[in-house]
This record gives sequence, structure tokens and C-alpha cells, in this order.
Amino acid sequence: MAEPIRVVVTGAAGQIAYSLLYSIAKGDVFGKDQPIVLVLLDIPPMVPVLEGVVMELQDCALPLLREVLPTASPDEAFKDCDAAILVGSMPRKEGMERKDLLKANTNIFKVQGAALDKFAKKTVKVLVVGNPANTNCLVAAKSAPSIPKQNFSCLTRLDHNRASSQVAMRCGVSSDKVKNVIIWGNHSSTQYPDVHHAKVDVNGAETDAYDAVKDEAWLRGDFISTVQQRGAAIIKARKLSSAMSAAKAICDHMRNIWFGTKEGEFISMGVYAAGNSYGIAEDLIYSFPVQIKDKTWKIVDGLPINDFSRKKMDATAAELVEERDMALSL
Ligand code: NAX
Repeated sequence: MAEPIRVVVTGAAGQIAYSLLYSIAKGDVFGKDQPIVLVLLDIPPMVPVLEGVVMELQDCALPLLREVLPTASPDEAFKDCDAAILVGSMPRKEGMERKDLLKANTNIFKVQGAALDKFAKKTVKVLVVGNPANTNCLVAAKSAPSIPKQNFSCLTRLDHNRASSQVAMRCGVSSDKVKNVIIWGNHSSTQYPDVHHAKVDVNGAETDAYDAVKDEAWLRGDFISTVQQRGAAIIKARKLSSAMSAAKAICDHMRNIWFGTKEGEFISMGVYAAGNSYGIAEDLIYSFPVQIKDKTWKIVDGLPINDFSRKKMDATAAELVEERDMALSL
């Protein structure tokens, strides 16, 4: 059997982690023959809760899970780590200004980036989930200059899965029959879910999503706003934010990093924009269509972009520039 890998999950006492840890520990993400040491990081007041999570993981009696280590120290957590899933962040509290929220999170991701820089393996793959995910990811990457920016990404897979599922339900097919939807930009309500390049398998025939759905008004209207507002709709209904679906998306994202994407398919993730893709400014973490091979992502370039898409891609980029400039000025 392979040597165990060290996987860190931050915000490990929270609700997303509660849905996520079991899937990781049972081999859904890194493979059924890959032993794992799970490191659970949270803030000091949550350490007693972490102890409970550790007990539950032990009680799952999972053969791949070699050790579970709870800690409140980022330095200790990231030591020699192979994969880091940064879920924990400062939630928005009542009356909190956007700037204060950004500031609190910038501080968290600076500290964690610096700890990764100092203690993690240089090959570590870092996935940022905690919001504002794109900007937090940029801050972490900038705070870890010895780790390639290629190793950092942020989660827009939940938005991607939401978009695929909406199209599948509309066409009356299962979600695996829909591929190549794209989430462009920020994981926020300015994100642009785009199906101009998506395909739907309709009775075995690969069909353009626009032809399969046959409702352009819906695709350009309610479809987009439904995906953009889905997180808020779930909070309204459940009185809690998405957790099960977020955990599933995290697993999909990390599994694709580890094992690659399928031939002819692309997925969405927030990655470092170097200024040479789709006219998006450099030095942002922007969600693009990517393909992954040998644990290395590549932006799918050269897709034709119409005026409708252009405007939406630029609007979400503008929001990210503003967020970045504010975060870096703090
Ligand atoms: P919870 O509030 O249930 O859990 C968050 C946990 O993070 C808490 O246990 C808290 O103590 C911990 N934490 C706070 N600061 C920390 C720090 N400095 N180091 C380590 N741990 C720390 O939130 P949950 O529902 O699990 O959501 C976590 C984050 O995911 C939120 O920021 C949320 O907005 C974000 N989301 C991002 C999504 C995405 O697609 N990118 C989708 C789902 C989710 O909304």
C-alpha cells in the first residue's frame, strides 16, 4: 500500500467539514487505496468540538484513515501536508461592513498562506472554500511565495454543479448527461453561469445545450439568476448555508485535481489569471473552464465569446479587481 498522505481541512468543526470529512476518509477523493492522515484545524474555542469530530471519525472504523489530528495551530497543521482544503473563514455578522469582513478574512488567509509557505510540501494542492473564496485564495497564494500559484485554486464547482443540474432537470436527463457548463469569475452573485459551450446527451446524441433546452429566454434569464442566487435560496429555506452540496463539490474538485478530468470535458474552478486568457486582468483568482492532467490545470482557451457573455465576464472581473484592491490595501 502507498504511504499515507496528509490532508488538512480547516474550519473542521463547522458544518461543511462535517459532511466532507467522511467522504475524504473513506477514499472518495484521493483513491480507494490511498491511506490518509487527516489534520483538523479550527480556532482554539472549537478544539473541544474537534475532539468530538475525531471520536466520530474513529468510530467510522475506516481502513484508509491512519490518524486524525486535531489542532488550533496553523503551523502544526500544515507541516508536510499534501493537500489543504481551507474551509474555515470569518462569517459575516450582523452589522458588519464588507470591508471589515474582507479584513478579517485577509488576516486569516495571510496567516494560513504563510504557514503553508513555511511548513507544507512545495507540491501541496490548496483549495480555498471559505468566502470570499476567490480573494482569500489570492491572499493565501501571495502569502506563500515558495509554492507555485498553479497549486492554488478556489471552489466554484458547487456553482458548476448547480448549473449542470438545472440544465439536466430542464431537459429531463440525469446530470451526468450534461457537460462543459462554465462558471466565469467570482463565487458571488456576479458569477456568470454560461452554457454556450455545454453539451447535453439527448438519447445518445451530443446536442448543444441551447438546442436541447430550446428556451433561450430561460437560459439568458432565470437560469442565470437561479444559479447566482442558489446559495441565498438555500439559506432562506434551510436557515443554514449549503453544506452537503458544498462538501460534494469539494470532493469533485479535489478528485479532479488528483486524478484529472475526462477527455473532452472541462470543469470550472477559480485559478490564477495571468492576463492572457479571455481578456481577464492578471493577478486575480478567476473561475475559468479548465482541464486537468498530471495534477496540473490548464485553462481551456479559444472558446468563442459573444457580446452577451463578454459583458457578464467583465462585470464579475471588475468585482474581483475591486475586492483584490481592497484586500491588498488592508
Ligand atoms: P461554519 O460556520 O459551520 O464553519 C466554519 C468553521 O470555520 C467554524 O468551525 C469556525 O470556527 C472555523 N474557523 C473560523 N476561522 C478559522 C480559522 N482562522 N482557522 C480555522 N478555522 C476557522 O461554516 P460552513 O457552513 O462550514 O462554511 C464555511 C465557509 O464556506 C464559509 O465561509 C462559507 O461562506 C463558505 N462557502 C463557500 C462555498 C463556495 O462555493 N466557495 C459554498 C459553501 C459555503 O457557503
